[in-house]
Amino acid sequence: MKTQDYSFPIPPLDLSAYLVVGPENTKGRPVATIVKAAITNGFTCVQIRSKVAGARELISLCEEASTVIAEANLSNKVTLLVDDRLDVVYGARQKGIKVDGIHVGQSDIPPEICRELLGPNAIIGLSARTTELLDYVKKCDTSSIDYFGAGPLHKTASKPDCGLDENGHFATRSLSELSQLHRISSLPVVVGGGVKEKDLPALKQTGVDGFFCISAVAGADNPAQAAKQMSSLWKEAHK
Ligand code: TZP
Ligand code: MG
Repeated sequence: MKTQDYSFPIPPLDLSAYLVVGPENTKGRPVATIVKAAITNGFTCVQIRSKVAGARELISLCEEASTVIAEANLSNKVTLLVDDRLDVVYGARQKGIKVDGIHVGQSDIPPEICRELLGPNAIIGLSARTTELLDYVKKCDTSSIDYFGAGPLHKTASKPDCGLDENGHFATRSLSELSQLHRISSLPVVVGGGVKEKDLPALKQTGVDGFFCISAVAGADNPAQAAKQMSSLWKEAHK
C-alpha cells in the first residue's frame, strides 16, 4: 500500500474538549454551525461521525468543518477527525481538505492499516475494548495509535450499543476504573458516553485527558453556550 501524499501540518493533540457530531445529532441544524459553536467556545477536537451519511456527504461535511476551523484561525489548534471511514479521510485529503486523522473502534478497519495509508502525519484514535479494559490497555499494541477513547460513563441514547459486551451485558465505566486507566495507559485517554456538565469535575479528577460528547453540545438549544460552559468547567476543574 502506498502512503498518501499529504502535507498539512497536524495540530498538537489536545483532547480536553472533544465534540463528536453528524447530521443525525444536530436537531436539523447544519453540522458546520455546531462545529463553529464548539470550536469558538473552547472545544479542541472535532470528530465527524455519521451512520447515515454516504461518503460524498461525509467528505462535504469534512470540507465545511475544515473551513469553519480555518476561518476561526484554529487550524493549528483544533484537530479534525472522522469516525471509522478511512475512505472518507483519504478522499477528503486527496481533494486538498485538511483532515487530521481518524477514530476507529474495535470492529472497524485496523489502526495499522490506517497508519499505513495515512502515514505519520495523521492522528489515529482507537476505542478501547470495554471488557477487561485495564488488561487490554496494558497489553494493546499502541505503535499505530495516538490516543484511546473509553466509555461509556453513562448509558446513552446517542450510541445504545456502547457498553454492551459480546454476551449482551451492559456496563458503564466507573470513576475509579478511569483513574486506573489513566495511570496505566501509555497514551492519552478521552472519555465519553452520556457526559454532561455535572460529570466534568469528577471526571477531571480521574486524571484522564478530556471528555467527548455528542448530545450535550450538538443537541443543546444553545450549542455555543453549552460548549463554553463545558470547556470552561473542564479547564477550571482540579485534577
Ligand atoms: N462513542 C461512545 S459513546 C458515544 C460514542 C460516539 C456517544 C456519545 O454521545 P452522547 O450524546 O454524548 O452520550
Ligand atoms: Mg466505529
